[in-house]
Amino acid sequence: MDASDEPKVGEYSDAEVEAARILFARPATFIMGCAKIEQLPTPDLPEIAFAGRSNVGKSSLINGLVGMHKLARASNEPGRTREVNFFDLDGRMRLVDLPGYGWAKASKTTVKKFQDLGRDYLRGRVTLKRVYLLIDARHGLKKVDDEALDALDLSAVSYQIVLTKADKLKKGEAEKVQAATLKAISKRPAAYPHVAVTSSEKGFGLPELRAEIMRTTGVVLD
Ligand SMILES: Nc1nc2c(ncn2[C@@H]2O[C@H](COP(=O)(O)OP(=O)(O)OP(=O)(O)O)[C@@H](O)[C@H]2O)c(=O)[nH]1
Ligand SMILES: [Mg+2]
Repeated sequence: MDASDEPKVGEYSDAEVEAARILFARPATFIMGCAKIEQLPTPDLPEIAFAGRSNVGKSSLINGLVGMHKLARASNEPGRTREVNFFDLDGRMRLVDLPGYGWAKASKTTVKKFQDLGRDYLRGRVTLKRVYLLIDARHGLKKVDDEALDALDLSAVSYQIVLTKADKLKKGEAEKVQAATLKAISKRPAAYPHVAVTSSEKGFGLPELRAEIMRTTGVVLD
């Protein structure tokens, strides 16, 4: 293979996008929700996890990727996802919906319980290929996200920033936030050097994100 055949960061060939479309159109099912670290499913498939502050759109993004409205429970009420939820895609990979942080109404005990669970999952999961850290495109990185970024850098899991709800911005504005976010994470060791821009509502950015996930997990079609 010569250098020009190597996949470029943030760029996907038509063949990659098409393979990912086919994969993500295959059956996706809810496996289980775990409230305790001992309950996690056996780590026998590649996993990718979605993290980010409450209400940023983690559950909606999972639904958007698999093209099902009600696979993961999304809601306007912050703190909807309270467990680590596992979804199976075609018996080939698992998508993991993590509880959100920065949820103002939660008690301190509840917040700590979620954070500990999320942290334990991130640290110890051998099959975890990448974490997607979701950031609202309208707001960019906020102070509340710093702790999550620090925890991710410490856990040594590769992570990528995904901007959500980009439909609420004009095109040029989303690109500005994308550039500013990329700059802000440039010195973070475990951050993948590409920021995805998505809208689960309108569907844009999803074909590329599917291709990225397929590339990252190494899953192939048969
Ligand atoms: N306009 C727009 N709204 C979105 C988008 N994605 C999610 N939302 C809305 O944002 C709200 C929160 O979405 P969720 O997917 O439940 O957020 P979450 O990150 O899973 O939240 P928690 O489970 O509380 O951590 C819902 O009202 C969604 O309809 C998007 O791409 N565009
Ligand atoms: Mg959720």
